[in-house]
Amino acid sequence: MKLLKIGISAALLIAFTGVSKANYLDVRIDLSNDHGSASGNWNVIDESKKNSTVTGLVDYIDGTSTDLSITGSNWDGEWHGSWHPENDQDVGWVEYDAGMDHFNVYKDSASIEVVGLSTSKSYQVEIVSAYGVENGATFHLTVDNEYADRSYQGITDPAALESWDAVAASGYNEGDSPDWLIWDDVTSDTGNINLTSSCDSDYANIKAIRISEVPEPATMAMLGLGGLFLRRRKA
Ligand SMILES: [Ca+2]
Ligand SMILES: [Ca+2]
Repeated sequence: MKLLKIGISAALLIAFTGVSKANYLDVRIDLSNDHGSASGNWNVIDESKKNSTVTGLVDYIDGTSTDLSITGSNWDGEWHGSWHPENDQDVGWVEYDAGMDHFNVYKDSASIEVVGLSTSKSYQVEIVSAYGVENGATFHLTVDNEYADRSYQGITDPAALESWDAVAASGYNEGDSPDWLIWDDVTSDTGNINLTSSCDSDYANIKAIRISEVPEPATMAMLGLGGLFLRRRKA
């Protein structure tokens, strides 16, 4: 019995160590640097590359180069302003300098193609769009033609997610609770996904993008088991 316990402990320790070393992909993209560049390992795309391919995006956590690249299409230009959370602080993962500026296109649709994702993994995709636009202007933001699952602040009404009124969700200009859209389970047979922003009545835009790997269920279960084991041992 004691040997078995030691065996299980060792197995869990190995599993635990293996898990803790894993770096789940976390890529953050700031469009553009019109109001400065987000710090740390953000990928800042300046206006000269708004409709180009940018390769070797780096991982936010450790700064290593990833297999991901992006290609923008149909963007007109860049702009800044209208990201005024209270005291200009960061909100969640969105740094102030990432939240302030964006690429835009007037009464049209523009996109970002992401290439290089694993075909066997699931990703969470988050897209931040401007809310300092004409009141009532709604965006249609999609990932591979799918609307978001929810917003950061907890909106789940499909109608609201399909016609995203960021002004209503976040408050106009001085709003202190910026909100954005989240797709929780994005997979791709090709390793490519397409992010689009369109707006009929004002500027379509994207301010910032985050693509993060969703840990596999087996790994999550292992983490849960490890946690359970550690708790029991402490007791
Ligand atoms: Ca920026
Ligand atoms: Ca930005």
